[in-house]
Amino acid sequence: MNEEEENFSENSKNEQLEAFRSYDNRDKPLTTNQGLKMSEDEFSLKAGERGPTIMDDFHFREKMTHFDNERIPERVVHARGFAAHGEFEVYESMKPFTKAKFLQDPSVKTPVFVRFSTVVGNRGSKDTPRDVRGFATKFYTEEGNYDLVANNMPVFFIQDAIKFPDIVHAIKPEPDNEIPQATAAHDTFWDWVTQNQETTHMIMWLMSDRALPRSFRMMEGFGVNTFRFVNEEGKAYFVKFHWKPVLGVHSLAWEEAEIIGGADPDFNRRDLWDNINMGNPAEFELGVQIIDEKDEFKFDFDVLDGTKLWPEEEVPVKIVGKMTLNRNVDYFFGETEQVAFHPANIVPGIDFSNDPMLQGRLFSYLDTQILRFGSPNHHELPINRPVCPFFNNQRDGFMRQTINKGNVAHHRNAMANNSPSPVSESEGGYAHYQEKVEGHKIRARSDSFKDHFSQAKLFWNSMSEPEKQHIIDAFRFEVGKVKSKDVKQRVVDMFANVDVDMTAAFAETIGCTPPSSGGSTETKQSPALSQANTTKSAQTRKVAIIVADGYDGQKVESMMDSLAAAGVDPRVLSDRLGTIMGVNDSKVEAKHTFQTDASVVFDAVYVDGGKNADAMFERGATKFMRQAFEHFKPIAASNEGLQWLKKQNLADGLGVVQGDNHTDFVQPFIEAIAAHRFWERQLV
Ligand code: HDE
Repeated sequence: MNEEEENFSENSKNEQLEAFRSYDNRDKPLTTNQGLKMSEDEFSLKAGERGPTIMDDFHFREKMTHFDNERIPERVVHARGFAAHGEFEVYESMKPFTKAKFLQDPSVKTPVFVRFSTVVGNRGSKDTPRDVRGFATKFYTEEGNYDLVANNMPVFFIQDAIKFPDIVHAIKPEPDNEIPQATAAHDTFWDWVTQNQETTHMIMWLMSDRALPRSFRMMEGFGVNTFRFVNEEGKAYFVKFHWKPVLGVHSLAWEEAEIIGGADPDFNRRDLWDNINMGNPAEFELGVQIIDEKDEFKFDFDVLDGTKLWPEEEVPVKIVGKMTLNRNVDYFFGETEQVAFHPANIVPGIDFSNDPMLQGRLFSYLDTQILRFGSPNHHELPINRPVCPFFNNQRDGFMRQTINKGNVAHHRNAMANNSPSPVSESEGGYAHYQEKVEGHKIRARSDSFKDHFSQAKLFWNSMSEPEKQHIIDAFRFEVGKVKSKDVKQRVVDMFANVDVDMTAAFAETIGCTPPSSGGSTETKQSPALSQANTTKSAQTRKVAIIVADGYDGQKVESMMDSLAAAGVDPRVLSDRLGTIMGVNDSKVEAKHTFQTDASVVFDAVYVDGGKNADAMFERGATKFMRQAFEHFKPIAASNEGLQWLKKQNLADGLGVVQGDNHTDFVQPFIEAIAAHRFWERQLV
């Protein structure tokens, strides 16, 4: 057993799942679900070879009935998702702030299951729409399941959960014709936006590069709502949760995302699946922002307002642990589809705040699972079971699996010694934080929630020039798609409250009157919000190496070796699959062609060409490089490749590497790959 296998066998969730796994149907007789071996599976039972099928055919009926019922309702939001298993470990005890057991001991590895998702599209939609991404984590702790149900943006569209059905109805395809799929670029959404100005800040995030993650492995996660940490002494703190990706936060270019939607609709899931299979786990650090309860009113935002972030420069993110996703699922439906998250799944040491959005979530998730599974027993499904034992008097319901022995299912009882019985806090019993609450029953919102523009402006102020341009372009596209001139003008008037120059930059292109005055006076910036300041790394980046017969063996080999040594994933591409012959007897296997793979699914491209490359090859390679250039990607070229690049006048562009020897060619290319994109090309 190698070390990795040993860790897996120590993972209590994996051990538990093992009991439910069914291995390999190979060499087994085909049976019905009742275990009856069958002698035939291709012909239904008929009265005569050309006659009608008869009712005796229980095998046909069982097989067809099962098939007819193979679908469950998809999630009303976050329908399209992809998940992986892993582990979480805390770096140092969080005892001063919380008594949550999984945050105490650095030697404990807590199994986790994480499902990433898009929000708006159907299960079968694409991975790369402009959208928020879900980032839901189930920690299988020894005190029960703890679910951190997060998004890749730190704020949300609304302040009160009662508006959730409205925002979702507005952003989903329109109800008359179910068009458009997986996009906010339509009238009902923008109409809703202009009637609900609390959404301003979130729209800035949605128009930004954050809505187009390059990879699930390269995006942040945010718990959004404010929770509470409670320590052993009963002292409470407000807390916001963060996931920080070890590879940094990186995004696709908009046009690239659109083309990928056709070239590889599974782009993000494939990226996670392939990388885990290649031994590249997805790694995230857990961070917490903590505010002492006595400081609740010290800030210019309300800590209970889910449309506000806590600027990291004001409330630092304390990094407290690391999550490693290192194992793919065995069965998509059984794990990824059947996993059921719920923000109310918590453990002692974690509690809620009065954030009105969070309060509504505490109702909605359990409710929606009952539709999805048709049963309150979904906690019994293998993926949802806690790894610790659970006992209570709940019984029956659709698809109940547990055989509870005994005749007592009531509490209090004397017949079973009043068990199972609640235990005290000191024995691990959950007790709600005794916050003092008083007030009138009232349908209203505190004035402290009413500033909708300052943080939207803070976000705008914090963006680099290319990021600002991307936001303007996104408004041009999204609002440009709106048919109603009235709605479009209202969008312009609304966003003038954030920044007049930004709004003027898209107003005319969408046929509206630009604003002449207005704008938030907020001058603060938060550098942590800009992706320009994120971690840079070439690790796991996918690079196309384009070669034809007669390629420069030495150069290509040296490039590929160095890329692999830097953790890059080089993929050979040519005009045919199979062995490509270089000079000096060198050869490589091409696993991709101009037909099978588009430039958009790679992070960078290196073209050497080859002495035997014909005009058709040159056209293919040139198209590849041009597209990579237009999507701001690093390009390296040598020999024929360099000539082709020069013909296109691209050779001297920013992020384009050329040269003859290792030092002025390979290393700069690796650095260019780590830089991710050369967005400034757009501004030239
Ligand atoms: Fe959700 N959300 N949400 N949400 N949410 C659901 O629950 C809801 C919100 C998030 O991979 C649903 O099981 C309300 C914020 C993720 O299975 C549903 C409100 C955040 C996922 C629901 C919110 C999220 C969901 C649909 C208050 C980030 C996918 C299916 C306005 C912190 C989990 C389901 C998975 C899923 C309700 C807002 C994250 C309907 C009422 C804020 C990642 O219950």
